[in-house]
Amino acid sequence: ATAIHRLDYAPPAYWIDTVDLAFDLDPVKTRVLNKMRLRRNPAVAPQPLRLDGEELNLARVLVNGAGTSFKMEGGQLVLENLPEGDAPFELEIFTTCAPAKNTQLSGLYVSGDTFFTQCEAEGFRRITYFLDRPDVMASYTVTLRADKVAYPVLLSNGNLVDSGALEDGPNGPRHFAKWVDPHKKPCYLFALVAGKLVAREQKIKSRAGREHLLQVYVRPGDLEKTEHAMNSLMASIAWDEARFGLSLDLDRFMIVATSDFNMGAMENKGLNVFNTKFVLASQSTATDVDFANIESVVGHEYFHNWTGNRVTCRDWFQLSLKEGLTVFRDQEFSMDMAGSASARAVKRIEDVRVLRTVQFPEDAGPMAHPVRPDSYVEINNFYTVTIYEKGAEVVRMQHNLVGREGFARGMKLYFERHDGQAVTCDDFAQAIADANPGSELANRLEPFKRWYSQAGTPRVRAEGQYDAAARSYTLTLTQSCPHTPGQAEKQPFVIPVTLGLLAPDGTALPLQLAGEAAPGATERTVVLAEPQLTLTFVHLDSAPVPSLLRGFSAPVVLDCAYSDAELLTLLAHDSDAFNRWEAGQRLALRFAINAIAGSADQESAGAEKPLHPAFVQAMREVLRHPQLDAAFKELVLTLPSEAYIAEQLDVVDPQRIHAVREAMRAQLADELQADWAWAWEEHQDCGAYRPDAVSTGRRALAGLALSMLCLAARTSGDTVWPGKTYQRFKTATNMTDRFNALSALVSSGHELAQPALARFHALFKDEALVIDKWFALQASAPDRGGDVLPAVRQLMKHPQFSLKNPNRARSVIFSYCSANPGAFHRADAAGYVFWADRVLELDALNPQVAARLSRALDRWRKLAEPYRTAAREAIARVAAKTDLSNDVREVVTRALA
Ligand code: HT7
Ligand code: ZN
Repeated sequence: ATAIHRLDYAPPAYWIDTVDLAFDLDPVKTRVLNKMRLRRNPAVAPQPLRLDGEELNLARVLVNGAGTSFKMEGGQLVLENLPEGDAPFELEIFTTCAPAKNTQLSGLYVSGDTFFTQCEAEGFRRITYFLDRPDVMASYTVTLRADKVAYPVLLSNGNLVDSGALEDGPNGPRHFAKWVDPHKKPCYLFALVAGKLVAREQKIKSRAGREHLLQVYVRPGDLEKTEHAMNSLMASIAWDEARFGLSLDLDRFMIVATSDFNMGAMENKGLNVFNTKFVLASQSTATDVDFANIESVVGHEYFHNWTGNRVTCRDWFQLSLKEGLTVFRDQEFSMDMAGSASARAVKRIEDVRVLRTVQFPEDAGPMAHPVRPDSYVEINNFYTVTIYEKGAEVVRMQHNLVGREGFARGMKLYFERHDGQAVTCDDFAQAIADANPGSELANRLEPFKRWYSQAGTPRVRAEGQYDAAARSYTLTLTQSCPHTPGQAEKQPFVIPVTLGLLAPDGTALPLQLAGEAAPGATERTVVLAEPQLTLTFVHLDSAPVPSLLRGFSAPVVLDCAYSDAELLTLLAHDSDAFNRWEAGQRLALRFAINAIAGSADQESAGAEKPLHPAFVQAMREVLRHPQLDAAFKELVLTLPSEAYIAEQLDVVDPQRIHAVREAMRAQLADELQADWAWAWEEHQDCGAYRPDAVSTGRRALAGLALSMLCLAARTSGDTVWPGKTYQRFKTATNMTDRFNALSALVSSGHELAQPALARFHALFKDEALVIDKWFALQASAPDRGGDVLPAVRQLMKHPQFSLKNPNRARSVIFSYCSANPGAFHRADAAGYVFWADRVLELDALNPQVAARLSRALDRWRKLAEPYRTAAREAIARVAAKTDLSNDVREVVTRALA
């Protein structure tokens, strides 16, 4: 397979104006008649029409109703003898495909007894021959024909214009439905669904006075689990109208859930298809995190209706145009829904945690790529945290540089200019800047856009100098960016740094730069746009503590030589909740790194008690703080993950990291035992179940307390807390409390874990999403003497395990390989052998899912021996397979390069 390059973009040689699709749905052999109206693109020199196709059986091609010659070239259908001139012509293509055999879940496939499609990025070519590229936008009419008993519900994009009975077929009555989409769209937004489904329905009236029918389709029996998804959809519609003036442009908006899905959900125009994980929720089967994820993903897909569908991408290199922007929008939606400033900060911390533990490693590894990549082999490999999460940070910086109102103006201009078009990331940034002349963004647009073109996480070094005689404080910010594949030299980024200064007692100090007439506010944003920026703050009576990069104002690594005392001041007093949390994380990281390095004074007692007493006391004060919210406390008291600790080190010994982090957890558990008991008592009762931010936070803190109390019991031999935990597990009235109790028993390795797991399985054996949790919990359990891998192998033999179902495969294999470093990185290399076997096995079924798994060893070069050599051998073994998919081939080739 060859790489595709962004700079090779050329407009299509033909436009497709209309598409009339007729499906005879049959799992074994579906017949697809595709009638298109095309015309030559007058802006492009005349050339043959090349249509993409994959795994199709071609039966007939007609041009203006008559047979024509054609040839096949590299999988494409090539038509050379087309009518000359600019006049439109009709092309009719008749193909068949085999949905039941489609284990890739791209194109038309069967899940249970229901037909689904997934066309992004290049699945439409698995349904019919087409110009499968996002800049070809057409009007679609779709007729679905199928057996009425097996497929009573027939759905496609847009409006249902006709339906009725057909002549009986061999299996009995048949029927049809005809759908017309009033909006032009690229083919990746096409969808059809056919099966036995039921819907929750809701009629709403938009602000603009238009009536809409909202439907959430699920399998019979799941209907009562759709209330939260429907509420989330209504909230999303209201939010987009209120915040951006964007209304629903369809009479009918449908969501359909499937349990076989490669990703989270898909924003097909008017017919969103969702992984059941992001639709179905009841208090007894879904956790608070599930409820929050559903709200966020429903919002995300709905927001795509404007950012992605009305204005789409010119080519797949511009993917972040829709994904980064839509993630930014869903993050803001969740924050606005959460309500309080504290709840907003919690959401921000959670988002940054994902960015730093997943995207920063990606940006430093073999798959590093710019937010707007320059080349790819397989586009499915580029649905990454860089495109999504870093892309959202790049939008967030633009938002912050022009302000909330300015950004809304920019969005308005973006839609005025580009509605109905397929455009680029440049077009987006230009619109935001043009709507805000004189802003920092408009003044620095060209250098700002390096965020789109340059990969790698910039580092900002901050050095402060207090001059007592001058009562001034000089802060120097210096930026750099590591090399990334294919990009050795980087130009300076435009980095907004939001900052404040604290007096040693924690008071926020007014900021006055030398040369300014009067003191200003206690917080401001400076822009580091050159390699270095020096700022001198005046009228300061003592050395201040700088609070930098507040709210994580830019996706960078901040290096600042804080003393422990300064970090403790920030942790206790910073008015910026993000930096308050960050100070605690920095301290914990420092103790972890010291313990891992095993410096002389830690060789003995230090390894068991890596945390300093002052830190433990500070944690106690946060835990017992009368004003802080429970959700925030839970974040502060959660130690940095093993993955995040690993990223700070040049050479990674996963076992050592695991041991040190476990020692830190045990120390916090033991030394704060009375405080955890207090926290549990205070937070364990949240009243009637509601998944709102306050009760969610309370349950999270109670859950953390319980897991700490079980951990402490492990050392002390106490049986009371494990007993109470088992009791909680049995009597809990919601999944969050029940699962937290179960996790506490499993992660502390208590003997009650086994009966609890068995009971949990018996209770929920028919709830697929809960059984996923049951599998995942065991595959991500802390390793004790190498027991997790045999347990994982055993789980794969469980009758409810299936490699074909992505959710199930993720719950066992990904939980072990990607989320359990202490168990996966084994000195005997058995974890890597297991990984390679699973990558190869999955690749034959579902290359997209296999390629995601193949990234579990992305960071192998940083591993200490013997892990490094063993990991390279495992990757090489995968790469040696001659018939790998393009998806996996691209990942392992980059890893070994
Ligand atoms: N835009 C959607 C992406 C997606 C996808 C991509 C490749 C293969 C399968 C897929 N399913 C969904 C999801 C989103 O970002 O909203
Ligand atoms: Zn998206």
